[in-house]
Amino acid sequence: MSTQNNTITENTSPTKGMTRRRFLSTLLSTSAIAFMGSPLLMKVAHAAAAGTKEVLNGAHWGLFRAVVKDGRFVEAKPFEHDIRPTSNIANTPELVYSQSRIKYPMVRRGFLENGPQANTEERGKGEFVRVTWDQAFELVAKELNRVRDTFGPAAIYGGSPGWKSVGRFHNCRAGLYRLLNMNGGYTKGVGDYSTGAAQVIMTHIMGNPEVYAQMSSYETVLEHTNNIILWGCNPQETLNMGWVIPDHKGFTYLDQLRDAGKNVISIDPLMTESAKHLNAKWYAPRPGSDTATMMAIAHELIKTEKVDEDFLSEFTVGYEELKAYVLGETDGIEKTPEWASKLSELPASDIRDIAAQMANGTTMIMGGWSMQRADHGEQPHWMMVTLAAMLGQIGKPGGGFGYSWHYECAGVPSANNAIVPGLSGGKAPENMPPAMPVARITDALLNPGETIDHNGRKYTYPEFKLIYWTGGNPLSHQQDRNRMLKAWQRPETIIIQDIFWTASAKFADIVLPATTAFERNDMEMGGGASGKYLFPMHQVVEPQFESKNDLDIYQGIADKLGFGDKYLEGKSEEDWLRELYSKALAQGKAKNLEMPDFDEFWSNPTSYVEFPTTDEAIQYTRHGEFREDPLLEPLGTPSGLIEIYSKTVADMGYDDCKGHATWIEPAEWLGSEKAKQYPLHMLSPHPVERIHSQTNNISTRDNYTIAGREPVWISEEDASSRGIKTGDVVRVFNERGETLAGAYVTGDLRKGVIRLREGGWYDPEVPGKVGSRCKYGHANVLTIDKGASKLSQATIANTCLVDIAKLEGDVPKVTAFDAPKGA
Ligand SMILES: Nc1nc2c(c(=O)[nH]1)N[C@H]1C(S)=C(S)[C@@H](COP(=O)(O)OP(=O)(O)OC[C@H]3O[C@@H](n4cnc5c(=O)[nH]c(N)nc54)[C@H](O)[C@@H]3O)O[C@H]1N2
Ligand SMILES: Nc1nc2c(c(=O)[nH]1)N[C@H]1C(S)=C(S)[C@@H](COP(=O)(O)OP(=O)(O)OC[C@H]3O[C@@H](n4cnc5c(=O)[nH]c(N)nc54)[C@H](O)[C@@H]3O)O[C@H]1N2
Ligand SMILES: [Mo]
Repeated sequence: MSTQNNTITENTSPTKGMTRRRFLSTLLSTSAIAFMGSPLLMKVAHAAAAGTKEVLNGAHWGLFRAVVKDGRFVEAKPFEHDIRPTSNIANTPELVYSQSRIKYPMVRRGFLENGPQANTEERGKGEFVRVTWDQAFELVAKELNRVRDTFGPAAIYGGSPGWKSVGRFHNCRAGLYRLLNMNGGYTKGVGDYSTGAAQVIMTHIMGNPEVYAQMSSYETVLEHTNNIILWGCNPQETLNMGWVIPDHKGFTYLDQLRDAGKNVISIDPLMTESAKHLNAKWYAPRPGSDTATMMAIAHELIKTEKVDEDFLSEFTVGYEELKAYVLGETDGIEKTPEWASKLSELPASDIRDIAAQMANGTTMIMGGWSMQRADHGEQPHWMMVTLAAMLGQIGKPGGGFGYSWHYECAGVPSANNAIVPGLSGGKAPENMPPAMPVARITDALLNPGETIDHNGRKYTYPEFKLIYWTGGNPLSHQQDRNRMLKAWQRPETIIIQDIFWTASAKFADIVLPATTAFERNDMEMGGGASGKYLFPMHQVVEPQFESKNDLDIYQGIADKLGFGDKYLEGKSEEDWLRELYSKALAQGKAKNLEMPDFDEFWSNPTSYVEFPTTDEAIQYTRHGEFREDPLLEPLGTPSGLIEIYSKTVADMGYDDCKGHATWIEPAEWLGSEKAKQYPLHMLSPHPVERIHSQTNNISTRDNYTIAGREPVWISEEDASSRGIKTGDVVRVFNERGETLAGAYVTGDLRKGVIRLREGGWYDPEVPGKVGSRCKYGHANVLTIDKGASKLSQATIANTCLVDIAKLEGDVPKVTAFDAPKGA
């Protein structure tokens, strides 16, 4: 092992704490001089009690001041400028000491004793053997080389999508890419679970993915918008969590929209918190029927002559094709409100009413993402853009559409900032295998060699022999758990690097314990889309048990692989933070931002950088430049215009995604034959008090569980016909699987729909047995694993029929959050 590449390990290793302390004290001694003051450096006053220290750190659920007493993380206090701190903040210290933490590197007994591929059906049964880090590094390095040399780099899946912790440097995914790139390549994933269908179709019709864009400034919405259409959009809940550290400023604007008394419509099978907050009129369609409703709104706009023909001719192509379809000229079916009403079960008069409201004044359509996480998920978003184009308000202050109002507090005006770059995933080798659409992982494992369509190309599944997953929880996020568990027996080696004994870790061969973000030093941007802050993330406590920082783990493996000196370039954690920060500083300088230098930024553990918001950002209207001058500011589409009809998509010749938005029946829904057998549509929206599966293992869980399980919402009608009351333990089931859950009977959702939020931990009654019932309430034992279309191959988690019954007999104990025996 070379000496230089150990530096980062030394900084944070529990046995070598001296190095880290030296790092901090050096900084503290320089701070007095540096503290002359940069106008952007904010110093939070803090008076830590004697014997305690307070430092800033953060998570997807917010920034906090961590209080440390006698080396223990005892309290997390929310950031003063967090508009609405989340319930998880107070419980954050529990994560560090959780009973579900992986304490040591562990290897499945069968794998350790009999080698890769041995008894893969034993995965998940829970027999693990503790090994040393050196053994673990050796084992992983040997496997990476063996699989690469025997089967080629494509046989290694390192795509590893997931909501790793915040932090620009300690990025476990980038770190993995870096390792696998240096070792000769791997199969990466393309797309994501969040917006898999929308990002692909939007790129064709708007020339960019739209979904992660900054929205028009809320200030313009407050000033100009008359009607807000929340279409499957629930910002009051989904703004709780952010990809970078949130400040929840979007909530301030939601309050202002409510106070301004805007006309708000919510089209959602659920009465959402957002609809309640904004006093919205609630329209509750059948899930999966939105495209039909939108077609009927288009029909109504045509019939009532509310279509902005000038806008369509100047800024779009292909309206005539869509119009012919809406009027039934191409398929003989006129898309009238009566026609749509049979599909959506919204009264035709309501559909007409929605159309009239949308055409009356300035209308902002706020589209959520859940309905594109469904079969043919491209269609509703394509049709929403089409409707907005017909109304002629795209690029006009307060009008148009936006697909990110519920995410990252987009719409809060952008700050003039400098961004700390992240750790780079490194350069891909020349023979890098093509990437796989992420949600097709199970399919690929089951059908190696099979060729599928994907966005105009063909993709052939490699035969995955080794999976290395980090910073994501595949046995939480992937649909159809039982199908996946069969597939999960196929690879020879599965490596999971995580903080906790998630189901993914329990079903792995090699389990590597990572630190939480609170056990290392890092930095992260804050405020979401606004980019308002640059926060330091100061190490709160030493790494617990034998956990290591992700990057130290890869460094250990890289050492064994012989490129240790290249991996972290011999630089320490401090070196890296300084270097990344210096890039932001250079950016800031170019923009005339007076930022503190690194020592000043870092020396006070509760200071952070706050960037100024510009007047220009306050006035920002998305697509405003395009509207002003479509020739000078064309969209990135082939025509430079909005493609209501896309020749590119039409030429792909797909039956499940045609040249313009089309109503296509989903694989299963309340309108299908199958609803006779499974009469309830299960939606699995995002959990308000978690980020997916994260924090399910701490006591915040007590706030939302029912009978110790994930709550399942059911309408009064559906509950009473089944003899179910709030508090009952119920079985939720279909032909794909079954889970227990705690019933919550409510008037806040339409008949025929249930809500079981995603991310509840998979908790099989018989560990390791495919088809075993889940005891806790994991939605993905029930969902379908199918691509949304040949175009996107995205997940269709929200296309799912089930039934519910009261559990008779014994109620099994939840064990999802326990570590395997002896671990
Ligand atoms: N039914 C249904 N399924 C869904 C969805 C749905 O709506 N319905 N939504 C989908 C969507 S949009 C998404 S984005 C996915 C989310 O799926 P994931 O992103 O996979 O879900 P998380 O639970 O956030 O998993 C993150 C994992 O990373 C681990 N982790 C956190 N920080 C670190 C770190 O620093 N190092 C390491 N090594 N590990 C770390 C956590 O412990 C956790 O196990 O789920 C998808 N699945
Ligand atoms: N608190 C919290 N916030 C989060 C996350 C989290 O896990 N927790 N995850 C983040 C991530 S990764 C993502 S991708 C986003 C997800 O953002 P979204 O996908 O927009 O969020 P969801 O909660 O899945 O769904 C939003 C709404 O869509 C409705 N809906 C579902 N199906 C249909 C339908 O067929 N028609 C109509 N009209 N409405 C429908 C649901 O009832 C729900 O109210 O949220 C982000 N924010
Ligand atoms: Mo997501």
